[in-house]
Amino acid sequence: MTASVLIVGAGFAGLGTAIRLRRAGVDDFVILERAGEVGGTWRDNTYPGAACDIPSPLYSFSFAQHGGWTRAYARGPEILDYLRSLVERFDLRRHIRFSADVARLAYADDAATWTAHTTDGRTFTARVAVVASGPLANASLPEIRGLDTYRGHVMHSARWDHDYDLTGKRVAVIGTGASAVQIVPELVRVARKVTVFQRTPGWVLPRPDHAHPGWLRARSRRPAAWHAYRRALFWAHEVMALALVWDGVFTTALQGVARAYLRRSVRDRWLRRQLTPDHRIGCKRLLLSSDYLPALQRDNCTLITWPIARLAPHGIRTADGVEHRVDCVVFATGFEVGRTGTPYPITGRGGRMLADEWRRGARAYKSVSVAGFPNLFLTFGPNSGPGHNSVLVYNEAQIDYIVRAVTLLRSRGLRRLDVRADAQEAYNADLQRRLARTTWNSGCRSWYLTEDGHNVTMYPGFATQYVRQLATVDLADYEAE
Ligand code: N01
Repeated sequence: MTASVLIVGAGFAGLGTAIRLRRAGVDDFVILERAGEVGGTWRDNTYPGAACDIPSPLYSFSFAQHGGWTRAYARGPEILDYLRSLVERFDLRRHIRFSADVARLAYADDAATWTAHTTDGRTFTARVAVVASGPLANASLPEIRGLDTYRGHVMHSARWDHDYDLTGKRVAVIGTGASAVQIVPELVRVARKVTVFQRTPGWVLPRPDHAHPGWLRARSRRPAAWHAYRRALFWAHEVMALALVWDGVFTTALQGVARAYLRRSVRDRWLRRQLTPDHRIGCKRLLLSSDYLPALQRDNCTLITWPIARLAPHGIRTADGVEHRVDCVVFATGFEVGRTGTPYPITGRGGRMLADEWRRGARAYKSVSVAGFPNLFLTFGPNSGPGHNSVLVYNEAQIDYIVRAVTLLRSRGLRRLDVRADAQEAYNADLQRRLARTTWNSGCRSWYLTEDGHNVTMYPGFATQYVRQLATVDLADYEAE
């Protein structure tokens, strides 16, 4: 099948790209979705308590706004409903091929086209390919000894087994990141006992969630007020970037606030010591939860900080020799981060592989283009992670950049746009210089960094800077033919 644009993934990025392409008059695009439903991360992450930790007014596209969120921080099902609604609202269903799991994406030099090969043998060819398959699409199960010997139930936060009834069970949660702090408060309500295995504590700040008042639930009633509220939230997050992105006086102040919150929330000194991070706030992702610290102090919850030695047939054995018997192990251990490529191989000009190009860390130009991979555009590409603003602000900038590039190709009758290697090099040299001063590079271990400490994930600046830098497609930085 031949189209003009191939989009891989029908989550936020894929659907957003589709909406903007149609708006620009490009209608012959195809969206390849490996699952049977749209929604990406919000379709996959259905664990109890799944919610967004960015205020809901910032969590819909500015060009396709939600009619009015019910809560200050939207819960997973409401976000998934929003994404589903986009399909009908913008008539996207006819463009989507479900159960089209991309096995590889390959560029043909002579034809100047991209072909996606799916696992069931189908092929889709187009002038332009958009990678919208998400940076956190594949769950990561750590290599813990004895995993195959464990006889109880196992699940990952991103693959929740809703058929398994946790009521009255002894449950272990491995990991204490953004997913775990949402899961644990829900589990302590139903499980007999919850044992949380923490490797590294994270800084926690309260999340002021509440039901939205009527005018916010039906934003069309007072559009000006709604817009002003949304702008205020956006700028509040830009200010927060001062503390979370650049290590300095604001970071110290925010860390003081988190330390005071911990002191106020946890009376027990031993537990407080276990929960006090030794890294700078912002180095790892900030945890926002008002019920995680209280949940840990429930009678039926225990925090274990001994390293896990192995899984045994009936539980988890820690390095102190104790076996913690559990009926179910929940891995809240994060995702396989595509630092050295995407979940499927991508072959560019002259047969070069993206995974080889990125062996020493992912690099792109403005996070969207990669030299040697003409007409391939990335969403959530290298160094596009937000400091602590809505990821959709960044995603919209990427989408609009891609749509501009597609319309440029058409209007100028071009066959390919291939970013120049020197432009990519210069962009990355500047990025790494700026990243060296950020909290993410201040000495902790996180999924933002490669094994050798290279930050290929985050953008070292304000959301407004990122948006500005993607506002134009500078043809001088591309080989266009
Ligand atoms: O995963 P994580 P996550 N033994 O990688 C621990 C987004 N998100 O799913 O810190 C023991 O952050 C690991 O320990 P350590 C968001 O971007 C967004 O929670 O490496 N423990 C850590 O505690 C987020 O950043 C929302 O020492 C092991 C945990 O597992 C991203 O998803 C909500 C281990 C993994 O934490 C990932 O978050 C949820 C091992 N072998 C998630 N291996 C929103 O609200 C790992 N760990 C928008």
